[in-house]
Amino acid sequence: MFESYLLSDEQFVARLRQVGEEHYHDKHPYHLAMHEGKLSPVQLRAWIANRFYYQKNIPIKDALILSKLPFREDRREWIQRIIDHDGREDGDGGIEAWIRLGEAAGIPREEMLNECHVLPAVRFAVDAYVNFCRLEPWPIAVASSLTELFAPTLVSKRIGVFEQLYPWIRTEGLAYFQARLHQAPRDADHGLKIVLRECKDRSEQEQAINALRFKCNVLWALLDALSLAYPDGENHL
Ligand code: AHQ
Repeated sequence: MFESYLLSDEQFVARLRQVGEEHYHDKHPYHLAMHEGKLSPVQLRAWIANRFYYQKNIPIKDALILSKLPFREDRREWIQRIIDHDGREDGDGGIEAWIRLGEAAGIPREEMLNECHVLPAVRFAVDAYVNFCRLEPWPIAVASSLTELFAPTLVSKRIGVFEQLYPWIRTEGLAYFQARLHQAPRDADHGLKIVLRECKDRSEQEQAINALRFKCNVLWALLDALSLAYPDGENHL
């Protein structure tokens, strides 16, 4: 059991950042292997095709959260997340950019869209995230998006790793990650502002910290599934 006093904003942010320090998926062996150039084309294509199931569900979970935000000022900012991924027209947005990442790595568009490579545990982890956002109180659902506090460091590292260690991936495929470098910090700032403003007692603060821990587990489980299915670059399934 924890103390009942309210954490100061500084203490609360420090606890949130500590969750990332300990559990964010930048420390997962699959990412560590990726960053050392050790992933085979099979393993990297599998990561791209499975992460697509996560990416295509982001605007769905964001729309579920949007539907619960009571203040129009928050909705005005939050709706941008959906547009960032869905785009405003064909050929636009992060989901399209991720499909192009797949094509740049040699995965046909059809195989990205038909989810033929998506592993059962990846589907379950992502669906758990969407349902968390559907069912939890909106400040807690917002808190689960705060893994984006840690994303820019990882994504900027990933861009360099892909360019230097996986030159067989055509560089136009990296456009998605470039866009995240300014979208993620903007989103993290807005999400953090909401969480600090809305978590009014220690119990709600601890629920927000647990929501971030849950989301780290979602991202970690996705990579666990890939590690099991692609242990040494060949698909043993
Ligand atoms: O590309 C990512 C993205 O659009 C999002 C949305 C955000 C959320 O609302 O949960 N999380 C997230 C993340 C993206 N990329 C991941 C990566 O490793 O490339 C990181 C992930 C995150 O840290 O939450």
